[in-house]
Amino acid sequence: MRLDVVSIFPDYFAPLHLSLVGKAIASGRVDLAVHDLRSWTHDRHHTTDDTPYGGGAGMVMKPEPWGEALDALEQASDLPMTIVVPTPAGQPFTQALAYELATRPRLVFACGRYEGIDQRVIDYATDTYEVIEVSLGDYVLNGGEVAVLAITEAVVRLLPGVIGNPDSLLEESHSEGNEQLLEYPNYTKPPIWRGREVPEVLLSGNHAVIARWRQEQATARTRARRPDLLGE
Ligand code: 6GU
Repeated sequence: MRLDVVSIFPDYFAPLHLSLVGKAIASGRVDLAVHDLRSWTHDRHHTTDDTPYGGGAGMVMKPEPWGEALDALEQASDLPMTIVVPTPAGQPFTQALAYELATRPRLVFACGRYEGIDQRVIDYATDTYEVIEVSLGDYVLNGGEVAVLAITEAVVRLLPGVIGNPDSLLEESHSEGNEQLLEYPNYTKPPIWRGREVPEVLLSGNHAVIARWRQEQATARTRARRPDLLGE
């Protein structure tokens, strides 16, 4: 999979070279290119934003550097581009969307800052490419960069061969689409820590009883924390 990220803060993406995503890049499973939007400006101050038409607070990202960025990225590869625009006004990012994005050959992340990108960039890109505006949740970040870190990790771990033990993905995909439950609590050694014991059932060796206990724990947690997932 090819990933392009366009941002005025390319340094945000250094952590993608760590851990599982870093290994996927090092092995060539993922081809990551981070681009500084300012490289597609032509004025002395590398201006990427301007005041909003109609007035109001904040600044809007100018369309011209974005247009040049999209043209340059299209030229750089024959793979069809899916453009992902992180914005609190986007569709909610879910595990289902992560699975969908993991099927695309090339994702281009367009990171807005300030009050966002001139709408004509989104409209132009929508006429030419697939564009998905995505939100991480109902809160406001200063820009799309942190969202791209989260989305990239969620997508790359789903690519074939990236996770060592794909059984961990299997358990998740059961909860995907089917009954959506939060995970049950997990324990490891020692059996007593600071006076707190591991639930006895987990030491029983009875896998059917353990499976039922975990299911009950997951259901109770989901009812307490995310009743919406149970339709309650
Ligand atoms: Cl994807 N971007 C920004 N800027 N803020 C957000 C977000 C995304 N998701 C939640 N808040």
